[in-house]
Amino acid sequence: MSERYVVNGQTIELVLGDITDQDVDAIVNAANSHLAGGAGVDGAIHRRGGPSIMAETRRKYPDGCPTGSAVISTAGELSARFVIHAVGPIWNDGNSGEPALLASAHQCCLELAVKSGCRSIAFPAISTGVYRYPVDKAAAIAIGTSAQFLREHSTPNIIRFVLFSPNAYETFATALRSITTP
Ligand code: AR6
Repeated sequence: MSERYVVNGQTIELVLGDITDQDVDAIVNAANSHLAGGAGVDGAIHRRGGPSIMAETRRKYPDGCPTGSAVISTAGELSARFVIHAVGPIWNDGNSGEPALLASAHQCCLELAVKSGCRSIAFPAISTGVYRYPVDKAAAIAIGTSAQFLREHSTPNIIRFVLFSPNAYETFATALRSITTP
């Protein structure tokens, strides 16, 4: 399963799969503000990437990372060069600033990727697991923020969303189609 959309010569693509399998310059972790590790994507990245990732984030970011922001580290044993640890919001009621925080988490990841010379970046569906953000609302923000970023920047060349279930994939595909159909 895969689907793509070209914006300004760069590609947004959707794949069904595991974020830790992605052969890209940077993979995004769905982290928490303490950068303490956890379940879901975070657990998978630290398990497959090995202990050097946590050792580095502890050393470089002892105060963690605020919600709506992101920090970067090397990627240990993963095939990516970098892991960008993004902290999405916990879903409350949708009126507690969640959309702006989710958008800024994506924006920060893309800015860090550009600053570090990344040509490709893979995102999971940040906040839609343990943090309970509704997938359709998260997809609209993730895709919308990415498309806007590509309109304004000439890199990265590839922004990939890696969806873990067919249902999440279909929801992201609907969001992607809604921006591609005039
Ligand atoms: N690859 C791609 N997507 C995945 C994978 C994987 N290996 N594993 C899960 N997903 P979550 P959050 C999907 O919970 O909601 C952690 O404990 C999953 O189905 O990983 O931002 C952190 O430490 C869901 O759609 O992240 C934080 O405390 C999406 O990835 C907290 O969870 C995000 O689910 C962050 O919660």
